[in-house]
Amino acid sequence: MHGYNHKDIEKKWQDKWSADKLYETPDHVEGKENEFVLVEFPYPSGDLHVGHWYAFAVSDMYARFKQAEGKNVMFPIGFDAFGLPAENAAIKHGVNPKVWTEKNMETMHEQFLLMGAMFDPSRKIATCDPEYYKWTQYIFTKFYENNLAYQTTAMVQWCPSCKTTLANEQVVAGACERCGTDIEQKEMTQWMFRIKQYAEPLLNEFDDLDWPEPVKDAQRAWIGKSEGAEISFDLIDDSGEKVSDLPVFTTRPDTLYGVTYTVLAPEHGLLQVIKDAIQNKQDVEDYQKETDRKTERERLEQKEKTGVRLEGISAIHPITQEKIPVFIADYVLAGYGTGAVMAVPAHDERDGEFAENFDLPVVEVLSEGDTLVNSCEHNGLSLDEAKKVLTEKSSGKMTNTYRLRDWGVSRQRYWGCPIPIIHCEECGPVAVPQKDLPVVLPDIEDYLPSSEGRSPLSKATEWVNTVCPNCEKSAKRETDTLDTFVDSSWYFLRYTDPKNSETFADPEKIKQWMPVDFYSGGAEHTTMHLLYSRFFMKAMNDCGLVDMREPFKHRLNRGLIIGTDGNKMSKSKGNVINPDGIVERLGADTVRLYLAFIGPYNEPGNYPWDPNGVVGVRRFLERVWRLHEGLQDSNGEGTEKALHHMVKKVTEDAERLKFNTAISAMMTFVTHAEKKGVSQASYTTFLRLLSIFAPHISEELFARLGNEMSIHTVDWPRADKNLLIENTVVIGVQINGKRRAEHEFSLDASQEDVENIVRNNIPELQKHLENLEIAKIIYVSGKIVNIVGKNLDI
Ligand code: ANZ
Ligand code: ZN
Repeated sequence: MHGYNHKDIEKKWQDKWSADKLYETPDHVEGKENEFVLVEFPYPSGDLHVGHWYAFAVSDMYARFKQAEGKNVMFPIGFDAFGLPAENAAIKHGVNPKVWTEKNMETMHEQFLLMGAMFDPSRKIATCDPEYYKWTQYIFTKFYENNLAYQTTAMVQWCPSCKTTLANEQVVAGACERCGTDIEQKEMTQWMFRIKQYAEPLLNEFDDLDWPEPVKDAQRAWIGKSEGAEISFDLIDDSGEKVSDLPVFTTRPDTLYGVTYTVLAPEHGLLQVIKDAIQNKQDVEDYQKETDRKTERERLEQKEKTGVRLEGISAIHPITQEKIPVFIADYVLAGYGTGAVMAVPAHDERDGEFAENFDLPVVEVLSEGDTLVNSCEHNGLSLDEAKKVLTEKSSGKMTNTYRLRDWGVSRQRYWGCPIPIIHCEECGPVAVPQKDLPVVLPDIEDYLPSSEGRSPLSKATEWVNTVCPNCEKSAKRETDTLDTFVDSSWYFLRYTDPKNSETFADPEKIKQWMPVDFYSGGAEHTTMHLLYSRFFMKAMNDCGLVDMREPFKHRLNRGLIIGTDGNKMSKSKGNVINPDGIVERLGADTVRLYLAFIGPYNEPGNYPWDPNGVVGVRRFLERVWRLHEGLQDSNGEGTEKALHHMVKKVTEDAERLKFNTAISAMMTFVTHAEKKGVSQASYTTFLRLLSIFAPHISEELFARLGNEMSIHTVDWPRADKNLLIENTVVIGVQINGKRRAEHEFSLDASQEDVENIVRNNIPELQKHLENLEIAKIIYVSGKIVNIVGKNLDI
């Protein structure tokens, strides 16, 4: 017999599984429940790193476990294939982004095969495939028809390095999520999705989902609900004539008597309406230009509060009818609330700083005890009462405001899904009808994005010029492409029916598979992909496209594998582990087992890659191998019991994704079996457990024991309860304080178990109990039993 050589077995079994179509999942199997196990699909960067292995190979163990337990498991893989890096590579190396992407997908596909995962080969998708993005476009047109997509001209987040606009979620601490460059504001015409309209459903509809609370909390914080009131101030000109209303959003209507001025965001639309009454127009314009140059972050963080008073305009306090000044100031943001505030310098820090700079009156309206003062007949009211009363009195209304803003989906980049809109001078923007989809991304020579924000597609004149689907006059295509997060907001639906050419997925198949049972992904997607996908399901539901509103039942945010130096692995730090080399040297099974062993998969954390640990795991597999060369006719002392303990532990741990402790249980068993001996039957049971972690070696050893079927189709073993009695103690049993017997109890025994045993199973006690009327049985766990009762003899 040969020793363990992974090179002889891994490729062999991968080919066999593939030839046998072992992992092709039917949509329905009689008597089995479907289980959809999903890992966020990768970007085709071209090289598979340890992070991919951690994501897919370890999730594969869960998928295999569910399958072993009798579920019909779908475990698909595809590529999130549009996006900036392909284009950047194209620009740098002069290759077509499509060619670059396809080549990378091929390489990565080969690398993924090395994992020995149960990926369903019949369900591969790539978002850059016209057969896929046809449906991305279709969904866009449905959103447009249902007024969930709209075009607007507004200040948006612009990355000067990527030369494209970004959604709010893609700006992290004031910088581009992709490249880290500081974001600028730019006025542009953009396509938006009305995600803001879904703020409440996004907050309310995930209570029952099995998601980590911190993930839910992060989404709640991102949506940022504020409860308050909208109160309107009249704006008048110098002659006392009303020129407009000024609605403000406040969380503190109770402080209304402390309002000493009002502020509009410098880019507030109302300024256009009242401009004739403004006497210092030049100052206003200069200040607006200054504001444009600042990032939102700068505006929020600057200590020094600046602004310009609008000469010729005053606001009327809605209760006191007093005239108060009106300012524009950049500490007020256009995109939040109504873009205007009632300023209460005594109780709002920002207003206080501003008032100090501009020498404005400060009126305290709250006493130490948080009741109203300086508020006329309302003095003495509590905050809560005051909120209600003063909102009513000022004819305001209770309302909510959200941080969440609509999702800007236009990207001025080439390698993305073309937005399926035709601009017609007569008809305006017209959605491309379904029969003309997909709008295929044309091949062009020059992918370079432009600093002016013109999409590279605008240079594809032939493609751009078309006719209006409505009136057939000549018209032009939209030249922006969609944010790649749009592509990934519905890809899980496509997995349920990847080849459908009639629709994005057959409703019947969606019903069979969705919602996703288990979704593993990175923490960075909490307020991007996870939020967008939830929005998509709700919006698609409202458009009548799906009949569900939440896509993912159970979410797992994975931990990170970090380099030996304790830093996050990155090329620039030179601490990246290349899994290919280790797989070549030690085998995929070793790498899989090591990654599962490194820490609890259900607890996000940083797990350092330890080269010694990898070697240790490899040695374990070598011991497993040697064990099969010395199998015995029957189990040695305690082996049967050890086996069942292991079965129980591995089953429970796999369910909870604690693969690390499951593996140590298997190690303990192997140590025992080496010492005491193990039978072929028990060894086979062990192999079945091992097979979800190390699918190749277990398949090989199973075959060597003479089995023809695949180990991956064998039923999952069950622990025999009778063999599970863990530890026992011998303790004394008393009757009315007098010791009458000794007995061996399981440490797990409950009060009820103990009562049963003492009443029925201890022979020496029987004669004493015959004449005893038992009042109670006191069991001090693991220490003593005392039966208390009345002796009927006496
Ligand atoms: C009066 C007031 C008195 C306020 C007071 C606060 C304290 P959150 O909780 O974050 O929702 N505000 C409203 N719209 C704004 C905008 N577009 N830009 C900047 N600030 C804005 O904050 C709500 C409060 O932030 C509102 O309540 C308003 O100031 C201000 F003692 O109104 B408040
Ligand atoms: Zn038209």
